[in-house]
Amino acid sequence: ANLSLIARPPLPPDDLPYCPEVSPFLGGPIRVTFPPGLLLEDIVRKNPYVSKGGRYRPPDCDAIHKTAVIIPHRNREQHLKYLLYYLHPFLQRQQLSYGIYIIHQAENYTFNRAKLLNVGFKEAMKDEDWDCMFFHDVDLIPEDDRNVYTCDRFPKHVAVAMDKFGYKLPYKTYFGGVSALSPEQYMKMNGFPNNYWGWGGEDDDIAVRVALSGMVISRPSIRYGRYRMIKHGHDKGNEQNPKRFNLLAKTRRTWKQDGMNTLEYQLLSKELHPLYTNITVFIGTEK
Ligand code: UDH
Repeated sequence: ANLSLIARPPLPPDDLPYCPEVSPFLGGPIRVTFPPGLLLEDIVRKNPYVSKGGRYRPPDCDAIHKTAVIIPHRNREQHLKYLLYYLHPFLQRQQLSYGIYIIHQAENYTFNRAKLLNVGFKEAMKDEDWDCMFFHDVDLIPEDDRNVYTCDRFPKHVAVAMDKFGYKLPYKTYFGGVSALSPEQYMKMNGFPNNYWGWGGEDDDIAVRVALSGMVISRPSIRYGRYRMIKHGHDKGNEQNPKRFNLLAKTRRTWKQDGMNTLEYQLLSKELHPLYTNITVFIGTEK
């Protein structure tokens, strides 16, 4: 037998060396502006290594991290365009292997951000063995690429310094905007709640779940976790949820019975666009 074939140690995919611990391409602060007349085609042209479905791997090294970005969405096309414009180059400078998923809520019933994120988690994990999930509002643009989109030992709240809150946390347990969990962390807390319809409360519920499942919140440095929010008013179909305080008071009793283990939805389509994978889903209405 040809022993030289058998005895060789396994090689990494494509024979590439691993990417370094810290990417040499990081540039630090990013000047975020919103150029008028930006076209999706321009973004496609600027990101020639992004493949169908919004997927990317570094061309010259084997990425240590595989991150999926999950974006809940309905009727925010303009915000989405700006986010893609900044996020693709940002993630590439971090030398990540990544995919971007837009989870589009079908129909005009009340919006449900947390349930859409559960759907995103489930659908993205069918594609790939992601080691980190970034749950990302569509209107938040990161302002420093040293805010690396990888997971920590504990669930990470990432949007710690948003311009609209004066670049600091609005309150200590805030968990909104952008967060990052490994699949193990996500399943340990039974994912996110499915029963917050309308605006507010679901992010606080998630923070409570982190604690109830025996974990703590991890955060990046406030110098790096900076975000600019694209200004907007309240959306139609996402009115303040008057039940949010009652729901929050019950999380301790409900988190094990509501979450990934009770998630139900109808997948309407999954399309591979040049810059993202679009998942359109019917998630029902409030019971
Ligand atoms: N989202 C949509 N479409 C909607 C509602 C929400 O895509 O109709 C998504 C989107 O990713 C958004 C996220 O859900 O970033 C969170 O919703 P939000 O941006 O409405 O929440 P936020 O707390 O804003 O950022 C509250 C309204 C602020 C009005 C301020 C008026 N000055």
